[in-house]
Amino acid sequence: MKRIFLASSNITTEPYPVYPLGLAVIAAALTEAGHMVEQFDFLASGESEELLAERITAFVPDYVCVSIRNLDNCDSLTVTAYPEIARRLIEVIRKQSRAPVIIGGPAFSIMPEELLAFTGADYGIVGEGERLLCELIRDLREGKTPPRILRGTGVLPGNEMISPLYSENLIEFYREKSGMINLQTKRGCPHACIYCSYPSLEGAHYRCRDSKSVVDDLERLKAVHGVERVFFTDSVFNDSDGHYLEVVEELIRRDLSLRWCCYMRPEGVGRREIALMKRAGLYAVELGTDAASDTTLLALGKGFTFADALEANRACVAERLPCAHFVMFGGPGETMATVTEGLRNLDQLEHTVVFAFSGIRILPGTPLLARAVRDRVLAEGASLRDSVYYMSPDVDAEAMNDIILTAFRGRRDRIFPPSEGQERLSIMYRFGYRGLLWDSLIRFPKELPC
Ligand code: B12
Repeated sequence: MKRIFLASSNITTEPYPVYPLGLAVIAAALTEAGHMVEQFDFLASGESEELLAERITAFVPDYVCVSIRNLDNCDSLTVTAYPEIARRLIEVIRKQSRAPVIIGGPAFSIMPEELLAFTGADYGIVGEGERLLCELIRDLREGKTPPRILRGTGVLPGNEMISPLYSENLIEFYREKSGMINLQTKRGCPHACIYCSYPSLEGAHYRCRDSKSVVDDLERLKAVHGVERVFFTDSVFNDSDGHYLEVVEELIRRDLSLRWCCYMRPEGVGRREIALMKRAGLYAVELGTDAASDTTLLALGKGFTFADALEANRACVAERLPCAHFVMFGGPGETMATVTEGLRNLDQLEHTVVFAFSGIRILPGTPLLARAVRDRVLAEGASLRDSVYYMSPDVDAEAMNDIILTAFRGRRDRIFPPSEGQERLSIMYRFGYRGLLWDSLIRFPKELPC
């Protein structure tokens, strides 16, 4: 048995603070392997380096694990650089302990070599950590010399994905701060959107947890921790194989009266599915529409058209389910003409919220990176650590942003720039509202067309 200290370095509060689920999952795997774990969340500690130092000193760990969730906030109009925080935490840890430091998490997995060097950690695990972390600790204990970076993307079959070990204190913190806790029902993404890191983080095939185990977790969250609202963190909840419907049906069978929300692809989801999910507790849905015209949807490799997004929107409206579309302007193929066309298209999305972003974050290993180099948006070999965005050479970014601002002006259900939405959310939070909050911006008329 080893003593393992787990620290989450994520302090992002946009759109709201999210429970450190990755840490909870590796805490469960380590506990199952017979280790003693202590979970520490920098955000929940009030971002106190003193508290971190105290907890490390008191726990006397054999190993310290640090998770890095975000690189930045994906908003080209503000500046954030989160790996810096992980680096600082590791400095604090080093002052208190000689234990090897192991890092992981989505941000680390996106650029492992660079972040291992930048943070000064000893080892890093790319992708899912459950199995490889236990193996790494076993190898270190046996005096072996494992490679400094281990790769675990897509290694676990769905039936080996375990329940997270939630910490009561952290549940209390996140329930109070955001009003919701999270859970994953499957991993993987088979789509090939050119800018996206999901397939490289989770693998390109869906690996689904058994729907009964998922709902067991939800039942426990409700019974033991009093949780009433959950976000499913799947890359795409509505997989085309229909696994999500098994989870939905199990939820209906157990009648948990739990309210949940998720992220969906606006394709292949009709009124019947929405109605079923609503019966199971779905109260709002975030749609990865991603672009506003067929030209830019095609250039992003989305595999659906704007008509599909409209159709999904209609299904939500018909069932009076609040939905929000997330759309990025300025990607490959964007011109001033497609911006105008896109804004006209967005106008057709009724009774819904639209969040618009300017430019697309360029991540390593994605086709967007090659495209950015080809379009001379970025020099070959440039570091991608600190906020690097693709902006189509065929648009004038400032003019594009102005056009979006003008089109959205005076509408509470159209949000741009992203920081404006964040300010509005902060105000509502100060007034004590919790949850997604964008869902409260939608008013459905009394009568809706069938
Ligand atoms: C669901 C999701 C959301 C939901 C979260 C809802 C909720 N209540 O939890 C929403 C939509 C709100 C959201 C918001 C944001 N997100 Co998000 N999100 C995701 C997504 C799809 C899944 C994250 C998740 O929970 N996975 C499930 C857990 C179990 O997996 P995990 O954390 O990866 O942990 C595993 C491994 O990483 C590893 N691991 C984790 N920690 C550690 C530590 C150690 C030591 C080791 C060894 C291993 C290890 O083992 C774990 C188990 O296998 C990821 C993309 C993806 N597919 O991973 C993006 C992702 C994490 N998000 C991202 C970003 C940027 C954001 C936002 C900043 C965007 C914004 N401006 O709103 C915010 C930040 C939110 C916050 N407060 O932190 C980026 C982060 C990288 C980057 N580009 O900076 C990602 C990777 C997507 C992307 N664009 O590439 N997000």
